[in-house]
Amino acid sequence: MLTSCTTETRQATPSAHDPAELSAGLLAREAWISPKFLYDALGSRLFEAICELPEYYPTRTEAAIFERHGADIARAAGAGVTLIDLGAGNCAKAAALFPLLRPRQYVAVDISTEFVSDALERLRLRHPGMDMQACGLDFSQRFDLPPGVRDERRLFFYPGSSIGNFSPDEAVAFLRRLRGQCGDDGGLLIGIDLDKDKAVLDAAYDDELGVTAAFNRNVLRHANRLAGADFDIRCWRHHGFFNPDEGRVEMHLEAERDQVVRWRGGAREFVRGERIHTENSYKYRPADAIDLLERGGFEAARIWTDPRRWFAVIHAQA
Ligand code: AVI
Repeated sequence: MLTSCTTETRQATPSAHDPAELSAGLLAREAWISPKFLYDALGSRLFEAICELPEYYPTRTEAAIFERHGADIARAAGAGVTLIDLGAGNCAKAAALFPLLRPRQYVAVDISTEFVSDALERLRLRHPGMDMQACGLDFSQRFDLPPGVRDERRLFFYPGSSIGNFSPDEAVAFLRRLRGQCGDDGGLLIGIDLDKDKAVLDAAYDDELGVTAAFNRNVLRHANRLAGADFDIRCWRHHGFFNPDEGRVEMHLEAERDQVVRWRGGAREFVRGERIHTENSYKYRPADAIDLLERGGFEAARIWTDPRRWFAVIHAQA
């Protein structure tokens, strides 16, 4: 659902981070928290730090693909588009494409309203003439773009392999929603992480410095604030590892001792060793990535990868 848009409104509405959804996951037989709760203001900053880590290859691998093939990618996508940046964060990835894509309008969409609005304010200073909007909404659900968004030549930009945080079926449903909003002259420019050695993936999601651990454990801090929970964060341990049977990296938090956690609307006893599942990150083979886009109603026109074939940037047409 739409939360808040444009530069006037800055508050995230409760629908984006719904305490009832958090509560339902915590009460499930196998407890889970949706990965969207990882992104409060601190979580968004911790994710930025993850992107700087030597072990976390996706960001720099994708950036290298854009650097090497940017002109070709822009030719495929076409100049003068309405660039709709899904999960814009600090807006840096889209901004790097401005000189190539020369968008007629830039729309930065992110669940973290405050974070994206601040980033857009800074970007506005660097591109004073450009038509820009910030939009705080949970685009993982059914969503409507605000009326101010141009409906000509919409190019959805979904980098960083965030599609991997959906299950394949959820990803198809999400792509179909995008397809429904981009018109027949639109398209999608998407980054998808490819499958690779388990050791590389394990290190990327359980780094030496413990930044990913802090990012994961911060979800409990967010739950404490959002739902009045009383998680004692010090007794929860991070796990991040590739599960080859499922073709995905999984993140979990493991209770290091028996405990009862209470929040508004619920309570639960966790025994030592019990886990809360907080994120999946699916890794695709190139053919499966293309198949996913096609099932979502797009035609995958071009694919660019790095020399190790660790990551793919794909331009898909409506
Ligand atoms: C945002 N998303 C694509 C990241 C990923 O790699 O799945 C989130 C992340 N989780 C742990 N590290 C990074």
